Amino acid sequence: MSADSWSDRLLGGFAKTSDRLTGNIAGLLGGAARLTEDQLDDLEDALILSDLGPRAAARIRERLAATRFDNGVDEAAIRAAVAEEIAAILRPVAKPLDVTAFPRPHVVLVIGVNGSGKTTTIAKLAHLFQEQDYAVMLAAGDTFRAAAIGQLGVWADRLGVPIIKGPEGGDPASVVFDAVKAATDKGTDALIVDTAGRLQNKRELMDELAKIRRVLGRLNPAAPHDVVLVLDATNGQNALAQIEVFREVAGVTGLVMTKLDGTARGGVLVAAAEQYGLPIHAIGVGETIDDLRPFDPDLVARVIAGVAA
Ligand SMILES: Nc1nc2c(ncn2[C@@H]2O[C@H](COP(=O)(O)OP(=O)(O)OP(=O)(O)O)[C@@H](O)[C@H]2O)c(=O)[nH]1
Ligand SMILES: [Mg+2]
Repeated sequence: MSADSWSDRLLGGFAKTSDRLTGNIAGLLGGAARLTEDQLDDLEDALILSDLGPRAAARIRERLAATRFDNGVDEAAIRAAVAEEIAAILRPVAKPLDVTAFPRPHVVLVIGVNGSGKTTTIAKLAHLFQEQDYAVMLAAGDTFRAAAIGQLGVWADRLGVPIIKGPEGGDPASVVFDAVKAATDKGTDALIVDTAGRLQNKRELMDELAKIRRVLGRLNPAAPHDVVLVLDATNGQNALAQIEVFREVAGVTGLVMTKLDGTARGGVLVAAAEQYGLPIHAIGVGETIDDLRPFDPDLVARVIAGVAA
């Protein structure tokens, strides 16, 4: 797929964010060299309603308040200033996932709520690592449903990578134990661990993830090297609550946002970046193995602000 068509898809992923903003900016024209306080108030409200969050909105407002429009207030200049400020927030958190651990394996624990896209993201990540010539192994740590083990198994077959699994209803920590042992014995570069999605049952989640972490650390004190929280872009603001809970429970080290190819509220990534500063490793823009993309802060900022490419 060409770079153009996947970045076009991103327009949908940020549509609900940028539509609000675009409508508001379009009304802000005037002959003056500066935006008025009323205009700045309106714009700040629109930024907050666009899921960018109060801190990012205040920061963008400040920049616009300081901007002189020599030829009168014009839409393109506002958009450019908004895009630049959003990019400045996003750039520090754009960080691809790297396979760095020695001794091997580099262990990536993948967590998130039900249906956020964990298993699909694992397949995409495995593919990405394979393309970089890393040997990959998967661990079916979602023992909750037989279908979950099967789903990861299908991806493993398709990718031609080994998978370690246990019985349905079994202890995920014991699957993870077996997987780290197998990956260590084989010298596998990257071990990616699937987990069951559940947020509602917080106590159970906490106990289970704590146990998985403990078991990982017993075989390899540095593991897990990454704890990746998968967020569904269509959940909008709820993503922030998920970051809050999973950070506390599982020590999240980075984020992947999926489903940015649909009609989503991806602007929440800006709020997340401003509030938590967690690395954003990649974004999902579709259901196939090639649909994981590096997080490009400048492109995302332009899409949100409606700046023509
Ligand atoms: N459009 C789109 N769909 C996606 C994306 N990522 C995942 N999906 C779809 O979302 C659905 C759920 O994905 P899974 O990977 O099974 O999600 P999960 O988090 O493992 O789900 P549970 O194991 O049930 O918690 C599937 O139909 C995927 O194809 C994406 O980036 N874009
Ligand atoms: Mg799953």
